[in-house]
Amino acid sequence: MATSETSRQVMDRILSIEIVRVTERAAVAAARLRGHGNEKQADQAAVDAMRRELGKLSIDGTVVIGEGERDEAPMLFIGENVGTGKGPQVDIAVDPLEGTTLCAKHMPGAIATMAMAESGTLLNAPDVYMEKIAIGPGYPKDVVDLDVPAGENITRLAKAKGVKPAEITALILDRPRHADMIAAVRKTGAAVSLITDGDVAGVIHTAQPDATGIDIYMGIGGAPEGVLAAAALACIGGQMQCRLVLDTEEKRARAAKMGIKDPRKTYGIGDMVKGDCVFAATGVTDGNLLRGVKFRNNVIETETVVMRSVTGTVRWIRAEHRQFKKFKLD
Ligand code: VTB
Repeated sequence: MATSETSRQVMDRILSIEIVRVTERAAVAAARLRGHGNEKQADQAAVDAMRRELGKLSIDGTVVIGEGERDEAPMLFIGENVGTGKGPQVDIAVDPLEGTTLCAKHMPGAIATMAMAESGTLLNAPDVYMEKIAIGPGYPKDVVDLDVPAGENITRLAKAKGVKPAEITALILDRPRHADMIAAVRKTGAAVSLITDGDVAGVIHTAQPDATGIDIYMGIGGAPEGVLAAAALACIGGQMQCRLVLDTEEKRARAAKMGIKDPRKTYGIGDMVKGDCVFAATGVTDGNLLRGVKFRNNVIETETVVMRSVTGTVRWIRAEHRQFKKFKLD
């Protein structure tokens, strides 16, 4: 119906600004604990803050990517209802503090992030590892492939970009499990940029290679982070292929309970984010993507990026908060 479509779209537009408050508030709460060496405490602060702010949104939301399953997470657990209950039914994916270690050690790249999508359209992924490969927009479909050796993906990408492999940079999580992949990429002459954590931002880097210097993200990271990154690429373009690492009977059973029939399925962006979505991230510590929270004398400054898949609009929101009360812990 035309009228309801219109009001729905207006609603989505409003919500795409409203969710900025949610990530801002989580980021400020976590930023107060930057460099304190306590990952759990920083994460909890971000979770509490995000949940409080989510509660104010005019949505009938269900957490599909969250802090864990009900018995292991008291808040923002998978299946939890969030929002006022009055508003559109939406799926919610949250990572209140992506890069807890980065925050605890006050290292670059920690963010507070969430995505919101039409109900039933986000992949309900268990908290397991996920193989991922991602590139930015403008390449032929399937130019890189999860099932092709790492070195070949680099040569294919270089060819499609019209450069030598030596001019390609791959971003990879610095983990022993990636030793062979890193060696294979370097063997082509390409450069490897290593990150210690934070592969949601890592994947987003590929969308703007001119600005970030990153052409491709590859490797194994968390599945929840994979779905959040897919939501971002659904808004700004790019390609991503992912596969859950379901290497035990227990993990396969957990995945099956969440509706995953084929444990070896390769997911493209459209399989992880099937409908319209909005993605937001606020910097906690300074990073390539976003500035971290700044506590000044009379203002708290935050920087947030918010993206909307319907229009592909990307907004960078630098906010100066003067009402400190709203960030108070209660
Ligand atoms: C990545 C990274 C996250 O987990 O997903 C990583 O982006 C994967 O897990 O920031 P391991 O640390 O076990 O390798 C994080 O580092 C933390 O959730």
